[in-house]
Amino acid sequence: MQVFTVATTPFTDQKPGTSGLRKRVPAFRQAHYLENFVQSIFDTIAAPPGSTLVLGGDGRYYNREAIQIILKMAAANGFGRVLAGKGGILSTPAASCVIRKYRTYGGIILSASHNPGGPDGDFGIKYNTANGGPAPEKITEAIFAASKKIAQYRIVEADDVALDSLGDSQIGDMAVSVIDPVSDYAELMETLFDFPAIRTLLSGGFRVKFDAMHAVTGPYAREIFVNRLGASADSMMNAEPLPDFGGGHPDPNLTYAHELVEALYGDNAPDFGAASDGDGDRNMILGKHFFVTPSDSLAIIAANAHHVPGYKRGLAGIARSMPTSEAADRVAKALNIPCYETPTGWKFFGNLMDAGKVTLCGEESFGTGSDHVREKDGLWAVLFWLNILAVRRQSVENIAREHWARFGRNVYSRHDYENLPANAANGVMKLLRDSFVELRGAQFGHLQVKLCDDFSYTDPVDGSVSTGQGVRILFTDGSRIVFRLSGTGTEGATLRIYLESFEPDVSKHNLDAQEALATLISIALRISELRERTGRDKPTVIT
Ligand code: VG1
Ligand code: CO
Repeated sequence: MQVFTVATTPFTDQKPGTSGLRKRVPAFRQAHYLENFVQSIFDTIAAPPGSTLVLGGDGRYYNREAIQIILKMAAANGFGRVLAGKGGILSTPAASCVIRKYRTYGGIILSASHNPGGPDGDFGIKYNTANGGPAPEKITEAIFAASKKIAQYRIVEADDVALDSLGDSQIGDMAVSVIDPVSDYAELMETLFDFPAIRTLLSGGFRVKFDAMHAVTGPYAREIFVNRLGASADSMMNAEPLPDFGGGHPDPNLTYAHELVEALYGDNAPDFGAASDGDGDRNMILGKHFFVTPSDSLAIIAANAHHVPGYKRGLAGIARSMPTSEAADRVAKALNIPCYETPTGWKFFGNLMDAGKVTLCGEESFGTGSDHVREKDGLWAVLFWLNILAVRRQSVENIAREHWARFGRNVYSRHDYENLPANAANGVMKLLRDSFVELRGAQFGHLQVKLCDDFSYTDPVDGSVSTGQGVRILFTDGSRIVFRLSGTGTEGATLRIYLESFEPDVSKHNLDAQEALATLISIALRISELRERTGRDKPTVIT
């Protein structure tokens, strides 16, 4: 095996964001760009010689080329074995599952998640540690630091590995095992959920639609829903993964999963609808003519966990990201278990799960999961709902309404302003930070500001501190407005405004969220001068 040491110079922009390094495909295709980042990972993690690495991605454009490069670099950097998903495919939760199951040193996941793909679309790469979860900030920061002073990378010259057939091959001293990307994950799901009960539900006239959005979950959904649970083949939509996701935006929300939304809101609608994103870690849950907000979904899952075999023993605790609604906190209180509030991004949940402090985690951005892996998990959430539905035999809407009647409703919405000029978005954030003193105690009609700050988090397990995690304005009646800049985009800046108010009165639970939040929305626009500073008169996406 001949190892080449290639001289290189640093790129200055390889700072991982909320979930890994994401850039446009042309950026990743620049000479040495991918190699520099991969070598920075290897230099940072310093895996002992002979270690095993998991490697796979969401199948987007450039996935295959990147995998061949990374395999040759892994061999040159002393790895003993790589477990690669067949066809270069591993959904993000499946990668987490495989890292844990085979006790590997870690894994590299190639994905830009919900961002569009294709030659001019986005690509991404992230490193997950031995617990199966995204590398914590101290590692991603060290990778960034390494990328800024890199001078060389190591790669071997070898033929490409045949990724489309299962089995073992060698690159020099390193073994490459091409594994079935679906089976380990599907087996894990069978240990958590009551498959016979779900099978009975699906064979009794209960109709489902799952939209894979031409992304990675197609083969997983077919195996689990159709082959193992007996759903009809036509209940799967867009189940053929495509490198450009069919030109779509594989983000399971009301805007981008509109085909599914139309089916669920149409005549003769199915009883249950769900979608997942590019890399399979997000989920959207719909009932007949009904949308479950992700924050409510986390709370409902928590409140119904005792119906599900894998969770019957009880929950240790719940964690949610700061912008996620407080609906889960109310359930935690009723269950008498702790609820943790973390910054945005799954990497902050890992320590809590490893320490046994929480069982369920969730984010408002259509992410829900548990300690079965260390990533959010789209199909897991869908199966959790199906298991609840198989036991309770009520509609999705009834389950949500009963939940609100018992706990009250945390009315919630997120407004995204995408692709803003960075200086306008930064200006808005700066204005808000500069306004803290005058905002504290300020009165807006019947609403009074109780607290405003820039959220910071001290990890209760390792004491690490993360600052600057979003501006929050809390009102005395429990309403909240949160402003944050996205850390996953590749172009311009995306400003997210998260809005929440609490409604205990059942007679008002029918209100449309945008109407119920109208006062908060107008306060948010006023104090941020968003319209004046960006020239935008409405959000690009409302969820
Ligand atoms: C977004 C979401 C965040 C999520 C992250 C990764 O980040 O808001 O909750 O963890 O995407 O999800 P940001 O920084 O753009 O707000 V995924 O499915 O893109 O890996
Ligand atoms: Co994702």
